[in-house]
Amino acid sequence: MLLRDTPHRRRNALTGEWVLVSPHREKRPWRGQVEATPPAGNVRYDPGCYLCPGNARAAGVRNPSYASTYVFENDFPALLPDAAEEELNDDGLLVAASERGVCRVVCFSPDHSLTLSRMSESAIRIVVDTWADQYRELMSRPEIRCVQIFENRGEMMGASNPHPHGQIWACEHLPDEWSKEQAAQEAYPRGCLLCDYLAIELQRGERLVCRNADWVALVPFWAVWPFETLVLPVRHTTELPDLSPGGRDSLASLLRRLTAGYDALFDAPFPYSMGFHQQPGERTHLHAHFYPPLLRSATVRKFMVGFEMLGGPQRDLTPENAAARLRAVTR
Ligand code: H2U
Ligand code: ZN
Repeated sequence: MLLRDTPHRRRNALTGEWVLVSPHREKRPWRGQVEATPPAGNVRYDPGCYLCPGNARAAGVRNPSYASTYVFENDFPALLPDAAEEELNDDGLLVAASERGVCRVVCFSPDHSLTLSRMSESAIRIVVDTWADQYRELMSRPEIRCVQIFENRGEMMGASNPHPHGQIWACEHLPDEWSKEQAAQEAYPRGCLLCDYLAIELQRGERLVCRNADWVALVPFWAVWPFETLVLPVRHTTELPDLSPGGRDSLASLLRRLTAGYDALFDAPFPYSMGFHQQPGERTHLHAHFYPPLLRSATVRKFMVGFEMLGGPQRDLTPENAAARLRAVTR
């Protein structure tokens, strides 16, 4: 590949942003550091956990004795459905507007000890169905334009509790990451940007991590985080509810394989933030991003500091090498 050993910039076709890649710094041999790793949990019910079935949550409401995936309204929501409509604009410099929305928590499983990587594919399929149903229901509300489904996994990513869970924030305006990606996909001159991008990746193969008949996980050409991945359906699909039963099974299977591969990489539960991007309309292609912070071991993370805070993101490990390492541990 061109630029294999040369410092270079890569453009993110989905956002228009650039990442600096410094492969020459990666030439030193990889020294897989051995460090203390957080153990995987084995407590299936924790009486002190506010997400376990039957327990009282922080604000006092008690969870039912749920037996599979369970959704509740966030007790400390960042957005409120009935926020008063207010606007501020002082000379175009102090600009603000009220934002309405809904925040929910999705307990993936009643079993406190599990993670997506250790759940069965049939149990993950129920999570996929729940995400699709929640998306459809929230998008049907007139004030909602965007439904962000996401998971923060691991203390390093700020997850407040090891119980397997994710969140859903539905809001009135498109957040910046959504606007950038939507603008790029709508400005793309030939059909679907991600369909064309995926065709190139399937042909080159060097950034693929795993795939099945319906879904692919790859390290994007423009990845910023060391082991960042993009998960997307092979056939053009715009929203989760549009997936066929088989497409949902395939997504559940791919998510299990990918997250188990992540755990295998450093032989420890792998932290990440992941979430879906989807919009009604023909031009945008459903996908999920996984942003894991780890760099060299279960305890050495990448810091986005210095040049990255003030200039832009930079990486040493090339996306091609990251994909090869993930491929080697993903079954
Ligand atoms: P995170 O682990 O990703 O922070 O998600 C946990 C969410 O659960 C968080 O948004 C909510 C927090 O507000 N929560 C409740 O709604 N009820 C509780 O009893 C504790 C936490
Ligand atoms: Zn629990």
